[in-house]
Amino acid sequence: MLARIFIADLHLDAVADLRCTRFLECLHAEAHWADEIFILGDLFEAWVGDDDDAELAETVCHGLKQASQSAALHFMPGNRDFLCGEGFAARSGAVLIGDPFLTSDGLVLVHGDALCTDDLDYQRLRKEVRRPPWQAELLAKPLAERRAIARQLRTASTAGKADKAQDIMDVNAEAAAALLEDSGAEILIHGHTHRPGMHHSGRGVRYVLGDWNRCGWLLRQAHRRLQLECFSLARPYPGA
Ligand SMILES: [Mn+2]
Repeated sequence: MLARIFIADLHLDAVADLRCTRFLECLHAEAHWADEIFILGDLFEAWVGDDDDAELAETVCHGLKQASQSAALHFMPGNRDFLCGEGFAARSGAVLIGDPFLTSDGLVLVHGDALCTDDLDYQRLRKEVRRPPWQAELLAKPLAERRAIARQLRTASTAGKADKAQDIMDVNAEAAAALLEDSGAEILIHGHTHRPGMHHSGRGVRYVLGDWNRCGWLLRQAHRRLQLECFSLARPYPGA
């Protein structure tokens, strides 16, 4: 029986934050239960490079590395942590996976931002920051400067979202259906939109992971059964 956990959008930004504590507890508990753990992007609020020596990067990578001894960890970078590369993989024990990623049993996984095709401004930005020369130029800057840039980008992103209609920041239904069709899958799993739920479409089922805010979210797979779960961040993680 295949046991898996899927999570996304934790947006970790400080070790002192409750989300970080609960994530490490969750990871510890679920790594003993699951064969595989998939982190589908935006684990970090920002990732400024694999050489990041901040306490958050050290603590989270250490927790992941420990968990990787009990479960196979798979990490798909999101739009916040797209700079996570092979250095991060080595530090964390996670294997980097592409977006989209098709599992051996036919689930298609994405972060979700590429499916928000109605948001043309965002798609232009996404294309730009994914260009290798753009990334190389950024990574060549000193850590302190990269941290300052990450702060600026965050402020600009918050301001940009406030002006946008809610529906253009959601997944485009046709883009989701096309992805299922192209990958020959019946189940699509993603995060990014912070709108947890389960949607039936003609082609299959789309599970949307929630962001970790007041509660934490995960999708649990036991054999072919998938279950979306949430838990309070106010209390220690069950079984931790
Ligand atoms: Mn995202």
